Amino acid sequence: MTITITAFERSPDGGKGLARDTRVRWALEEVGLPYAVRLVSFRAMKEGAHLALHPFGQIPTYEEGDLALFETGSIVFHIAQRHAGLLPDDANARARAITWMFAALNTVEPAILELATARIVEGDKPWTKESLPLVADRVREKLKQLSARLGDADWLDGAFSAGDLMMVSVLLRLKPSGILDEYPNLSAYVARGEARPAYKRAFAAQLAVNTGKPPAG
Ligand code: GTB
Repeated sequence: MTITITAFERSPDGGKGLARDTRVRWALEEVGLPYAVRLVSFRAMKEGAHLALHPFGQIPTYEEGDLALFETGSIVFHIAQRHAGLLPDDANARARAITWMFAALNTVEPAILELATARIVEGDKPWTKESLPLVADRVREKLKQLSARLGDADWLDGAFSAGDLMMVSVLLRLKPSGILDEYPNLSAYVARGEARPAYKRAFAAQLAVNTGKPPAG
C-alpha cells in the first residue's frame, strides 16, 4: 500500500533537515518502506483538504490506504510497531524504547522549542536578552540529565530504537545553538544517528526538495 507523507514545499531551514518530516522519512528508511511525498505550501496547510488530515494545519501527515495520521510521535510509533527494525521484540525492552520516544517528545523537546522560540521568533523582543540565558539553562538541565543517563553507551537502551530516532531528531534542533557541543557524549550520540545510512537517505531526500536537486547517488 502506498504511503504518502506531507512536507514543506520550501522548508524555512532551507534543507537542514530540521522540519519534522525528516524524522518520519528516517523511520520509513530504517524499516525499508518506500514512500511518496506531497509538498504543501504554508497557505495550503491552512486550507480544507490539508486540515482534514491535520487539524492544526501542520506537516507532516501520513496516509496509508484509508488511514491518515498526524503527529510525528504517533506516526513513528505506527511505523515502528508494524515493521521490524525500530522496536525490540522483548516486551519490557519495547516498553522502555517507547518510553524514550515519549521522553524525547514530552520532556526534552519542549525545552528545546522554548529556546528556538526565544532565539528566532522573539529574538528582537525587549525581554529576550534577560530570558534567553534562563531558557538556555533549562535546556542545559535536560541535557545534563540525559548525558548522565547515556554515559558512554552508543544508544539509550541497548540497540538503536525508535526512542533513539526520536531523541536524536529532537537534539538535532540544537545544533545551530552550539549548546549540544557542551555535552560531548550527546554530540557524539547525535553524530552516530546522523551517520546511519537511513538517516542519510532521509536527509538527502528532504535536501533535494529544498534545493531542487535530486539526491546524489
Ligand atoms: N507536534 C507536531 C508533530 O510532532 O508532528 C508538530 C508539527 C509541527 O510543528 N510542524 C511544523 C509546521 O507545520 C513543521 S516542523 N509548521 C507550520 C505551521 O505551524 O504553520 C517545525 C519546524 C519548522 C521549521 C524549522 N526550521 O526551519 O528550522 C524547524 C522545525
